[in-house]
Amino acid sequence: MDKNLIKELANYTHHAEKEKQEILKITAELYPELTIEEAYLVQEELIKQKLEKGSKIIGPKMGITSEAKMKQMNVDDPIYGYVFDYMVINEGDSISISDYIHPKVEPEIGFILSRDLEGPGVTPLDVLRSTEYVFPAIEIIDSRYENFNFTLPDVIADNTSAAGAVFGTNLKRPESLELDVVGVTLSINGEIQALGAGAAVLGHPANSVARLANMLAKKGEKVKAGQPILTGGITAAVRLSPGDYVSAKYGGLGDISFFVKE
Ligand code: OOG
Ligand code: MG
Repeated sequence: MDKNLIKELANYTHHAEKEKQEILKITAELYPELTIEEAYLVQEELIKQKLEKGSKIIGPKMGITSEAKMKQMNVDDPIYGYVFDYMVINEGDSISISDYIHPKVEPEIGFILSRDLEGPGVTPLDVLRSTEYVFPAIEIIDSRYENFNFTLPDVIADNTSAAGAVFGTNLKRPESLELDVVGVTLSINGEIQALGAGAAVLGHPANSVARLANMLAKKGEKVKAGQPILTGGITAAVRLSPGDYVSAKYGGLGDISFFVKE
């Protein structure tokens, strides 16, 4: 793929994010033949541009790891992207809806590793043995594409819709919980909008981290110790509106919440 085209496509999604302006998906007109491999090259360029601007990577995120997400987004394979420092929201804080295009939230389970994991061949057991902590999280996704309408290559080239993350501070040792049966409810203004359990994420969230390690291995990269890793939305994502009080309640992992302002 031509270097200039990679740059052009990275500029396209990057600009939309910066200007909070929705765009037509890349595969609609700009470059219909975009493949998954090419999309990761575009994502790499996008990440490079963000790093050059002074933004810092906080950790990787997996996406499209549950049936609920596959159905909602009409795509069917796990993908990865990165959460940056400017996306992090503290528990109990407020976000401004005007900082986003059409934000949605989804409850996730996070991991922090005690040692790097390098694929290929990483198993969920390897992941659990290398996990220091697990924690509850809410991800804010904000596809830069009109109506969240995209194909897998499109969403990869858009850093998998990453826009915000609330990392819960209730860290637990992985052996203290059975993550597949950890339940979660996602509520807006006290009303449950979605619910699920850890098993929704590829059978067990540790599978998602293993998958990430094995995907990164194709680029000669690894999952690094100490970084928070998001394993993917357990439920379908829920649209936000000004005035919302968002809370996710997890069995054994506590609660996290934040507010949405104008
Ligand atoms: C893509 C991002 C998917 C997840 O957890 O499944 C994702 C999207 O749904 O816009 O973060
Ligand atoms: Mg997500």
